[in-house]
Amino acid sequence: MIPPDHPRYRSLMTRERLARCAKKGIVTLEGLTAHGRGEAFDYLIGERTTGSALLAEQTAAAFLLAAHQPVISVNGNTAALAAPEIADLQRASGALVEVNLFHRTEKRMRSIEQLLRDAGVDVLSGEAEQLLLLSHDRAWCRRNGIFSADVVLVPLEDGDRCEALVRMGKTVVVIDLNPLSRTARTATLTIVDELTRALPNITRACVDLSLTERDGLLASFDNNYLLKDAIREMTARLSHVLD
Ligand code: PTJ
Repeated sequence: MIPPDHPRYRSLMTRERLARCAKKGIVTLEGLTAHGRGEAFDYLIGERTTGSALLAEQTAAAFLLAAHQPVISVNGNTAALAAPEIADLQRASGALVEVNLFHRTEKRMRSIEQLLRDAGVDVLSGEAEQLLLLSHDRAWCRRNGIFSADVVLVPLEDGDRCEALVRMGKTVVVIDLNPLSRTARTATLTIVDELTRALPNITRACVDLSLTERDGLLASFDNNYLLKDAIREMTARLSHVLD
């Protein structure tokens, strides 16, 4: 019997939640495979928040707090895994929350927005337009949301849209357990941590950071260091796992 506070137990509960959400059409089959990839990388990093991931999470909070128009972009996996955590982060950061999907249907949009509202999120509504230079459905967003944001937090991003947002001059903060992905390497700031561990840490930092700490984090952040340190942590764990 696995104890409830063990990371393995949490990961089993998470799988069940995702499977339930997949049956309702909130998570896609592609989303389930993306989760499996995330689980593998989480195992490599030891299913814990590393020191450099925490630094990235504090820096993400600094970016959100310093932004003119911060937006949290939510897809199916993020809504299924962390709707209450998104609500908490929205309250602490003042960010807008917009649903943006790779596999976009009106039915999925409506059920994901409803799931978020049920968890207390104030979801951006209104007409979406094809505003991003992309050949797939993630091009659809709102003119007063992601399109005009200066800082976008995108958990579980795909590489194409990350590149498109960076090319538009936006600060793009991603949460991605795979430090080798195109998303992780293209983003302005990459948090290599599991979504449900990362979001509460960003929320806590939004509440706790002083103005001086915030400015210090923004002046000194180095994404290359954050990625290299995540890879170093994984390599060190692999090297000692059988000791
Ligand atoms: O809901 P939709 O239609 O917008 O589709 C969403 C998916 C997930 C299908 C879409 O965003 C996608 O294709 O994502 P990718 O390109 O597969 O990338 C997902 C990345 O997130 C991978 O690098 C995974 O390692 C990582 N990942 C998966 N689960 C987690 C995660 N990172 C942090 N926390 C997780 N729980």
